[in-house]
Amino acid sequence: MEELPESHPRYESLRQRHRIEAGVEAGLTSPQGLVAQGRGEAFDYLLGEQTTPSADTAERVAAAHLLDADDAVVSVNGNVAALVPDAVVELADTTGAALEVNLFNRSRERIETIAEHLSEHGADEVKGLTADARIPGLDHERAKVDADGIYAADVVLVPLEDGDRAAALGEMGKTELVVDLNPLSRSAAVAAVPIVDNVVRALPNVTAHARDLRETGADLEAVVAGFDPAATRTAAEKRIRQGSLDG
Ligand code: PTJ
Repeated sequence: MEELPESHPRYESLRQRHRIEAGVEAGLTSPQGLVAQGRGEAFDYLLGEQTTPSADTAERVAAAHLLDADDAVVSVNGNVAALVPDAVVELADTTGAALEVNLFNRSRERIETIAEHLSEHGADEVKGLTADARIPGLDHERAKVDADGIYAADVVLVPLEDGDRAAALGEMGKTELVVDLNPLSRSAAVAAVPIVDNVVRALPNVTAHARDLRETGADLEAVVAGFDPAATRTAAEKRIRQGSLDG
């Protein structure tokens, strides 16, 4: 990667791959994270590797939800920790959301490694180690959450989610904000706010919108009102189906 010039047309995409690879080596990311990244990369390619207007709108609405929440939590998995450790900490700082590590392929060691990594990137507090509550209706490891974290939250941002937990969190009545490059994924389908964008672009843009909403004193309820998650997914799907393969 060090030898790859920034002018290489696939530089950004290869940089992300390298981060995931390094994440696996560092014990942050599960080997399955490599597969997930590959799937995301294919969708991103077809989206033109840019934030579409509908994703930008969803990111602004997500920012409004985070600012308006009583208890917001940003869920962190191994891919997020490897790809965007600074951006996820900055988002939490800006919106007042808590950070909680929640893993599909759960191990105590990996949770601790990720929590330490986030602390090195400036996080004051990282939840997920207590795991003293369970998400009802889920029988795998991702059900384990902190009672004062995801379990109690009214708004949860879940980047790169698996569909089961997304549905279970929705059934708990939480407002779920999902970042997933696949607009057809079950997670995107159950989200109050599906953000069809690469997490490397989405998180900094949610933070930028949060700053702007706060500085301009925007009416947060008005920003959220009328948002149509199905229309957002349809817009992304249309964009992907029209995607060009010559990029
Ligand atoms: O760290 P763990 O143990 O919690 O495991 C995390 C992964 C991501 C491995 C796990 O949740 C998993 O297997 O996820 P899936 O079911 O492969 O789903 C990942 C989804 O995220 C897919 O729909 C991908 O298109 C999407 N995706 C992958 N990379 C990105 C992405 N979406 C946004 N930004 C990305 N960089």
